[in-house]
Amino acid sequence: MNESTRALLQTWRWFGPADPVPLRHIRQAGVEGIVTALHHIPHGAVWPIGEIEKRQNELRAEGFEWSVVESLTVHEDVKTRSGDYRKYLENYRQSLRNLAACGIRTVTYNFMPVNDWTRTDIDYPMADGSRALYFDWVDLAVFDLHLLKRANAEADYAPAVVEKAKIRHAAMTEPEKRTLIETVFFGIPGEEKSTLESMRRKLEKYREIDAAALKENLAYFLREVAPTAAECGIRLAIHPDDPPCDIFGLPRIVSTGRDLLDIVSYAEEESNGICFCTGSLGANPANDLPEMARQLGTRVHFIHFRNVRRDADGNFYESDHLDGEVDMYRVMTEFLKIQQTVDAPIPFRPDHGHQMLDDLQKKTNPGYSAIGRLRGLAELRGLQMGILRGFDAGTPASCRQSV
Ligand code: DNO
Repeated sequence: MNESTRALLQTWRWFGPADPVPLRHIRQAGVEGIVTALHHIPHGAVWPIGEIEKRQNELRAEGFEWSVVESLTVHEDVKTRSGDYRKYLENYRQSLRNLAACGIRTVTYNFMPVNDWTRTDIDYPMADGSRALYFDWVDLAVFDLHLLKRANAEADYAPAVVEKAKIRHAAMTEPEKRTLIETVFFGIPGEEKSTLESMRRKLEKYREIDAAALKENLAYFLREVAPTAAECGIRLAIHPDDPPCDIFGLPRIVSTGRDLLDIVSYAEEESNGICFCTGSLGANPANDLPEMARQLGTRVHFIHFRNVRRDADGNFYESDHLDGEVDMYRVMTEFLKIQQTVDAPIPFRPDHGHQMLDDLQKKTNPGYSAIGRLRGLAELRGLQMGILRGFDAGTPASCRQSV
């Protein structure tokens, strides 16, 4: 590649010392940086400098830098702007200062109410024998109507889904029901799991919060923290809702191109940016990802490359990285155009991967087994090189000027 053609920064998510994929194996993936978090610190508490440095030392011992925090989680009190939200905002600012003092510059978070990413099957069989993550509306309705037993939940589903959920639930064994609950609550490895009881309590807090109110709470959060991030040189990156639509009767406000443009307008600092997750956003057929990337431009601070296959009912599974609804060539081209306009490499990671080959026999974190991600990374890396070579050769002609 031409000296002046800039590539994205290749990173890999690691869940810390308990991750079944050790750092010495990640070295063989050929990535340049690590994405991780202090998962053992409860949501809302300050991340002390000592703990951040300890993690950095673990990474450095294997030759890595901590490139991106994923995630510095926003406490539910801040999302609902209730309870101790002022204290949690101050804690958040302090954690940002501490991270900056340690030289960490990119921080991911999300504003999904109650549950982070949600799937209904983490073992969905692919035709080639590998396993994928899957989201199915009927299974979600089984969980919501019959296991969580949320009041008035029926109103949030199409009558045909309610009917199918009733039949499916009646045929389920107790272990199957337990598996569905565990799957919905899988969350983030190493962090506290929800229970049906705790979820009911959390849902209660959103009774008065509609999409407009939640957007206002997000805008308030950004007005409170973006100036601190800007002062200390941190780039915030909000992760989209996964799936990108309302679930459990909760508003989801980080799902569409409009949402993302609104969010960058809530605080004008460049530090207020986006984690562009192609898999999350790609599950919504209305999202035109290359166009969204183009519009967001340099406000994209971090990229997750992942793909999905949807069916007519809106169910989807996670497909191979280059083979799904998302046109990865076009999306990657947009990001590489953006990259040519800025000096610092924009970090990306291969998001999720199929459980495949030897990993089928191993205990892995859903979506985060090594080999499937390695396959995704290899494909993405090749795609990137091909596109950059095209840039060098002058095709597409407008690649450097059009952003
Ligand atoms: C799932 C992840 C998300 C993401 C958070 C970011 O695999 O992409 O859980 O880390 O939502 O805050």
